[in-house]
Amino acid sequence: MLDAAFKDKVKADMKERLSAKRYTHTLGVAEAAVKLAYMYGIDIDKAETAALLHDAEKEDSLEHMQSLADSMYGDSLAPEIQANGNLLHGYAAASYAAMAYDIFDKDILNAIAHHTTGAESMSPLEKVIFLADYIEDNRDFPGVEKLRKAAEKSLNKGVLAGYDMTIQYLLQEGKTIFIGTVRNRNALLREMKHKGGY
Ligand code: DGI
Ligand code: FE
Ligand code: FE
Repeated sequence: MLDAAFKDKVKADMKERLSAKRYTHTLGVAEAAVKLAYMYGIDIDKAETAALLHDAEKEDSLEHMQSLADSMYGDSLAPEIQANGNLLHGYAAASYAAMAYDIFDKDILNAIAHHTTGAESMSPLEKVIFLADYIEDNRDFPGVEKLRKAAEKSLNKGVLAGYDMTIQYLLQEGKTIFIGTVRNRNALLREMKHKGGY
């Protein structure tokens, strides 16, 4: 069990850093991540920690996000990620988690960093956070039930449905699609093909 004092400290910090709506979302992601972690036999404490911190930087300025992310990732981050807060806030939040809470567990940091666009090869913990962000109880967009059902079948099916929904949404809204999101989706499809669809 995660130290209650640590959990309370992170929650209080997030409550201060985030709007009421995003703080509620954060608590929802933590709950969904714990449930998924139980379901798929993944470390509960790591899932809860990553979930509580995943949007820590979401409401910060782009300049702040850039300097935080730069301290941890430098030029390894694609310019398209560096230029867009929507894509960058996870990487900035991972840097924040390391700096503010001395979290150096690579799996936790990757799960925070990759929660928006995924990654070419994701660990089960990364997949849990990616999915929990999408299906937590406060989400009510059309199609969320389909995602929740996919998440019950397998982590990969849930994540694939998440990628597809993001890409469909971006197309519908006429927004630019980060090429990495497409690459990551294709990589997951290949991974699933090797496993007979799972
Ligand atoms: O931070 P949250 O709102 O909880 O969720 P998130 O981290 O998944 O961020 C979602 C936002 O990021 C949403 O506005 C869509 C945007 N996004 C996700 N993938 C891409 C993207 N935006 C662009 N331009 N390109 C992408 O590939
Ligand atoms: Fe986010
Ligand atoms: Fe989120």
